[in-house]
Amino acid sequence: MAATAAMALAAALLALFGLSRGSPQGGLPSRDFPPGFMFGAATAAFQIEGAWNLSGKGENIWDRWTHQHPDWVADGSNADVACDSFHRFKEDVQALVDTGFDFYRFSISWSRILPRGTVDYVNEEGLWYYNRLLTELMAHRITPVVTMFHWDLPQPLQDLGGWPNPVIADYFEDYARILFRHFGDRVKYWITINEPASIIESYANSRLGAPGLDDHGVADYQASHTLLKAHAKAYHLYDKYFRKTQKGRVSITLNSAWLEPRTNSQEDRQAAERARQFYFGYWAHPIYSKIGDYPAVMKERIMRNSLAEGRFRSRLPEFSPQWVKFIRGTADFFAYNHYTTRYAASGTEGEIPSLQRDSGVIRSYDPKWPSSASSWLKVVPWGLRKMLNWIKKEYGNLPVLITENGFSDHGGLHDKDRINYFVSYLQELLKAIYIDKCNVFGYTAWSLVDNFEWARGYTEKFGIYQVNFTDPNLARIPKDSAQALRKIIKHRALVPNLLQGEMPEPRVVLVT
Ligand code: PNW
Repeated sequence: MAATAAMALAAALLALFGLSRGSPQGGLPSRDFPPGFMFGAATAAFQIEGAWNLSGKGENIWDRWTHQHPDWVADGSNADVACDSFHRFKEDVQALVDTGFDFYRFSISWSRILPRGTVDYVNEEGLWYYNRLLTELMAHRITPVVTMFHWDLPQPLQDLGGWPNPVIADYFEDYARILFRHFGDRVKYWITINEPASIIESYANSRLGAPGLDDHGVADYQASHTLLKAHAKAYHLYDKYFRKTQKGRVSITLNSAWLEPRTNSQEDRQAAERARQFYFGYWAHPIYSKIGDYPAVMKERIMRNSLAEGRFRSRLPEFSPQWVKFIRGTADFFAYNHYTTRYAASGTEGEIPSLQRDSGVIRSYDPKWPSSASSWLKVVPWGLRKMLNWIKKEYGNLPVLITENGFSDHGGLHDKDRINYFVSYLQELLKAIYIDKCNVFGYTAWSLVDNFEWARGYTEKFGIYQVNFTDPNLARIPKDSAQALRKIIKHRALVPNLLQGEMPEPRVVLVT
């Protein structure tokens, strides 16, 4: 009798947790990734390609910002050469092949395709470069996941004001049409825009990046408004002219730290929820919520602050009902970048005016959370699980692709801390999948190679392949973390002992 009950319980648990061949350990229902789960690695054009003024490429805002303000880059460097992927992309693909990745998330440089930003001049050599990259990927059966815009706006469009100018949404739609037309036969996963949250920070704080403005609480809000319109225009364009024949999927990559209440007080719990709306709902709510538009809490608070400043209208632009409808539902899956967690407490800080101040939240870190080489990146694996659950609760259980997750150090092939980061975050991901039933279908490691880390230059390394930037060959050399990921991908499971032993000697990947 007792034995039958125990067996019934075991069967129930098995059903509940979707247990498969992997044995449970450390609170994990299974070490196996679900069937069909995809693994990939990511890069971005500006961070790896180099060839900034070769083969017809035009100048973009990051070329301009790094050239004009080397003192704003941590090591005074730029991305004129970077990993030279424009010439060495076959070595990148070889690194993907050697690790066993299913897909490669890379971005296209707008000004390599359209040097003036506009479609009156299409650079054939730009098309040629991405065609060769796609051919190389297809030859190795690696699925391309392509980002159209990873921050590198053509300078001529910045000269028109950049993203705060609504006309940029039309130019983005034109650019998207060129990409669908030329690459859509082979690209089935499109990401329109990478991280609007990060893009607008560089309109609010010049030292963070291009275009380098300090127009906080105004230009950043206007930039977001156009970014959402641009995304929606590209999505509808695909629907109208390309989806039927090309049969791909389109989304936008949003990012946010998980925001955990600093204390259990009601004020802090409310502050954390408000922070989630200001730092994530800002873009997710217009696209994924049932009602669309900006979160109500943002509209209310920014209107109130704007009027108190003596303005006649809110600094947060308004969407007409037509635009609310046009933007809502414009994603075929949920693309999400996650790195870290922050505490949120009720209170005011930040410039007047600013998103930070409008939010009424003070963000901080727990000194106990392990650090990385990046001041903003603390290792808090459980935050990923909480965030995936919040996304599911808030926006429904759309399939989620994690489009970035990774860890920075100061370099070296024996990157134990990075392996620990990947394993601990993947454990939490498995809990979210099996215990919480979060619908996650893929995971992307940032980054395939050490690269130009924006304002941090080459001082913070995210690669699972090392690139020695003083070596003229810029060889891609696998770190221990590449070997660990190779094992995980090969077994489609978090196999034990990933941190120690069995690591073959690093092998230089050089394709001639
Ligand atoms: C991402 N945060 O940005 C970008 O997509 C990459 O280009 C970049 O190299 C990578 O992260 C590492 O920095 C982020 O504060 C910037 O949580 C900031 C945050 C997250 C992602």
